[in-house]
Amino acid sequence: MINLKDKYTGCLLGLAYGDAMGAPYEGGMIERLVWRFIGKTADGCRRWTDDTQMSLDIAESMLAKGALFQDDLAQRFAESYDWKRVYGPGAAKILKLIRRGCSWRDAMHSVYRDGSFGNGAAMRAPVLALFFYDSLDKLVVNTRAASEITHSHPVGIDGAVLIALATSQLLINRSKEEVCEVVVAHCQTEEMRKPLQVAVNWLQQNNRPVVSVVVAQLGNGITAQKSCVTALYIALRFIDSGFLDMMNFIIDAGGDVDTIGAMAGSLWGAFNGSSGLPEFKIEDGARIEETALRIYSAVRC
Ligand code: AR6
Ligand code: MG
Repeated sequence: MINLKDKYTGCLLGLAYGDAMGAPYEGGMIERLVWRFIGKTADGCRRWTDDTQMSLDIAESMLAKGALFQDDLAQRFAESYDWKRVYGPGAAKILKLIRRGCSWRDAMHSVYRDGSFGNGAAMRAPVLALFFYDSLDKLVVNTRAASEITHSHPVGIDGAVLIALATSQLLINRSKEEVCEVVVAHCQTEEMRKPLQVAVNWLQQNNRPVVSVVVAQLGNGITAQKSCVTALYIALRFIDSGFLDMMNFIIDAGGDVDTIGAMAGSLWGAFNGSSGLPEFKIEDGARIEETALRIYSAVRC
C-alpha cells in the first residue's frame, strides 16, 4: 500500500511532469520552436508552464496564510506571471491588470463578461485536494474560490471542481467507479455532464477506444469542457499502467498536451505515488517535492 506522504509528492510531481513532458508538443510550429530554445534549464532540466506555477502559487499562499485568501492568491498569481510560462491569453490579460493595481474582482470580468471557461482553473485544482482531501464540502468551496480569480464562468469552475474531487478520491485509494460516482454527483453544468457520461460509460464497459475517438468525443482543447473529462478519462484508463504509457497516449491525442498532461499526471500521481513516477530531470524538482511535503505536514498536524 502506498503511503499518503508518497501520494502527496506523487500528485504534485505528477502534475509538473505531465506539464513539462507535454509542453514541447503544445501549440503550432512557432510555439514549438520557441519552446526548443526556452524549454530547458542550463543544467538540462525540463521546464514547466503556468499549470505548475499557479499550483505552487496556491500552495505557497495557503501555507503562508494558513487558509485560502483570494486577495493574497490573486497577488501571487500576478507577481509570478511570466510570458515564458505560456499562460492562456485571457488569464495573461487578467494577471497583467492585477499587477498594475486593478482589483481581481474587476479584472476577472475584463476579458469575458461571464468569466473564462478555459481549463486554467482546473489545471491548478489538484493542489486544493492536498489541503482538503478529507472534506468534499470544504474542497468544493475552496476550489471555487481559487478558480474564480481568473475563471469565474460556471464551466471553468465545474472543470476545476471535477479535477479536485477526482484527485481527492485517488489520494484515498477509491476505485475508478467510486471516483466517477463522486464527480458525477457534483457536476453542475451540461457542458461537463455530456462528456462525463461518455467517459463513465467507456470505463464501466471497459471499452478502450483509440485515441482519435477519445479526441472526437471528449476533446483536447484549452477550454474546460474540452479537456477536463479527457484528462480524467485517460488517467483512470491508465491508472494501473506506467506513467509514460499514459503520457504517450496524451501526446498522441495532441491539442492542449501540457495541461491535459498536468491534470492526468496529478491524478495518476495521487494514486500511484512518487515512487511510481519515472526518472525525469525537472526544473525545481526539489522545491515541488518539498512543497508537497510541507502541505502534508500542515494538513496532518
Ligand atoms: N467566451 C468565449 N471564449 C472563451 C471564454 C468565454 N467566456 N472563456 C474561455 N474562452 P483563458 P486559461 C476560450 O484564456 O484557461 C495555457 O497554455 C478562449 O478562446 O482564460 O488560463 C494553459 O496552460 C480563451 O483564450 O486561458 C492552458 O492550457 C480560451 O478559452 C490554456 O492555455 C482559454 O481561456 C488555457 O488557459
Ligand atoms: Mg500550460
